[in-house]
Amino acid sequence: MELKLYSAVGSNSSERVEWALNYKSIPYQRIEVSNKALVSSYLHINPFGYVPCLAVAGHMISESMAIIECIEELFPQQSLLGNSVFQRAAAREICEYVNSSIHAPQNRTVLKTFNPDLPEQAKRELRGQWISECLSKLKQKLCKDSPFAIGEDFTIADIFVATIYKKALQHGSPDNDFYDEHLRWLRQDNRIQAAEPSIDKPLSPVK
Ligand SMILES: N[C@@H](CCC(=O)N[C@@H](CS)C(=O)NCC(=O)O)C(=O)O
Repeated sequence: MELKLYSAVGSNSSERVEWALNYKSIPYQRIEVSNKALVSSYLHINPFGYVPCLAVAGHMISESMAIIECIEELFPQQSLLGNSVFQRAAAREICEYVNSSIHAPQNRTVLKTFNPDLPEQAKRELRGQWISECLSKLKQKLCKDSPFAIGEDFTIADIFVATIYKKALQHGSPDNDFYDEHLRWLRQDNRIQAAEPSIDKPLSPVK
């Protein structure tokens, strides 16, 4: 089955899907979508104007969560969803919170609409601050049974949490010990680390 993933460097949502595909060792063609294409030619592929988007078996699927769930069903090996109905619910709960409540409001297009006059640097700070505030609430739900986000295995919850934390750092937010520890735990597993699309945060020494 041929897979084409429309993605963009620095796209948090695309990184989630790439990490899942890489972890499951599913071959795919990655197509980089430029900022210019996002608002022009690419709208024929995804009218939402967002990456990622997956072309598979004649279907065009957007929204990272929908894409990952589709990948899970097509390629159930190395499941990333959890081993029981409640683990799957917990994984989806974390991902939904990251996707809808943390990521969406700080999206560039949203800020441009609601706060068009804010200088670029102030926008970055605001985005980082928003993510950090939400991450401090999210922490209370994470790593209860093990150093993984939920349960005792690597799941999509780990992917969504680690990528949004890295986004906060890119926006200039300070390191957070809890999320550093989580990222370090993921990266000590060779398979998980090899699948991570961009390792833009060096491992800090264990404190
Ligand atoms: N809920 C969507 C969010 C997608 C999204 O926000 N994509 C960003 C990159 S991470 C994007 O394409 N932004 C384009 C823009 O802001 O113009 C998903 O999970 O796929």
